[in-house]
Amino acid sequence: MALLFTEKNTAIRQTVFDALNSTKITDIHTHLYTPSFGDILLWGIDDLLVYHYLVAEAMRWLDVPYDMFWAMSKRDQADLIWKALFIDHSPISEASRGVLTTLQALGLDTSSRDLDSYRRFFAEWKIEDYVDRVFELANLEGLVMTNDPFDDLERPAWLEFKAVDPRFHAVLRLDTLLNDWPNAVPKLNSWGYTVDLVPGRETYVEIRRFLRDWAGRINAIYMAASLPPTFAYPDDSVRSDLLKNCVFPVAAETGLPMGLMIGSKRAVNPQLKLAGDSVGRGNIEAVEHICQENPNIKFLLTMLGRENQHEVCVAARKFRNLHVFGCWWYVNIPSLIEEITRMRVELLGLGMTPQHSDARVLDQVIYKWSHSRKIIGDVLTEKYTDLAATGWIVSEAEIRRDIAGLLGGNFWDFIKR
Ligand code: FIX
Ligand code: ZN
Repeated sequence: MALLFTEKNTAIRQTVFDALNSTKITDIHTHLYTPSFGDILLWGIDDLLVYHYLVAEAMRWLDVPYDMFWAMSKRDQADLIWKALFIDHSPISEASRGVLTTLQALGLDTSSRDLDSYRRFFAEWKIEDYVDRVFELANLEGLVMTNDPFDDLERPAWLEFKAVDPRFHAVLRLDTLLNDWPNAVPKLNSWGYTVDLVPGRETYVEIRRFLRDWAGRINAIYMAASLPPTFAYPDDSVRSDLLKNCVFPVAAETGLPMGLMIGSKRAVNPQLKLAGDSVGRGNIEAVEHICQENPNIKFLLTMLGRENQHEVCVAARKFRNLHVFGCWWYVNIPSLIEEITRMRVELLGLGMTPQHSDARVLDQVIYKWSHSRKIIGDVLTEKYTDLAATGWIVSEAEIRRDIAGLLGGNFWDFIKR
């Protein structure tokens, strides 16, 4: 009996991993940009090394003052990080291992530890070709960007109507609007949207116009915001007011889902810049209220706190307009991806999107997906094996169907529903 079970498990594992490795992925949340936007699309070894995950880790070993570190060139920062995290200590954290997985996939010799040879390799590539190579290695079909009209680096690119690579989908990101209203107001006014610091009817009309204009301009497939752990809804904040009177009406009218990313505590250590954000436990009650109040609007949800993951699954069981996705940022580490993916499969079956990369540097999609694919495969193997033990026969075609859903199909079905 034991042998039979093992044989089945091996066959199932093979089928699961064949399907995972051959299924093209839609990466539903990244911070990458279409190549025509130029330098704001980050790629190559120096950008990989100065990734904010690694900055935070390296700073724990370095005693260079923060200001001095930020005044250095990208290459000098990368040298420091390489020495602190790869040479002086073994690179076993998830983010540092990721750099090595990426280099290895690109055919580089990680045993050489020769940073300059890696730099020479990247210097040979033209970005247009490199994007194709990275898509091929990560097995990506498409990815979703994060596009904030308030971002001064990105905004001009949209206004110049640069051609967007059709594999790069846009998302209308609302962080500045919802989290930093006092700074959003003068900008909106300067762009011709007449808004007041204390929003009223006219401001609502203008914000709805702003949302429609930008959703149309960038051809957004959803709207989204990253929200603090204290995020509450409803409450007497401007944010709740704008959600209720502007964002939700535009979501209802356009059919665009609203992505809620809850739990990021910004600038806990401002001297670390992007690396200085932290995590806090969010309130699932806000999500429940939102879904209950807006059954005609679709919501995407990911939460940052490990403590929130169980209630996220339960909330998704209550509201079919809620689609759970990804293991975000601090929970995007193997031990927690495994825990969260298993929990989601057990509570939601296949009705979710288990992962996104959150890549900020193009090449990162290679390691993020390679690491996650392995864990998703292990969990699915276990679950299909349990299923086989009941006598239920799962065909290879059914496993392929299920995996195509997990790697993007479920997301697209939800978007188009
Ligand atoms: O808000 C977000 O989309 C976060 O993912 C980022 O702000 C964060 O800096 C990040 O890169 C996490 O992976
Ligand atoms: Zn992100």
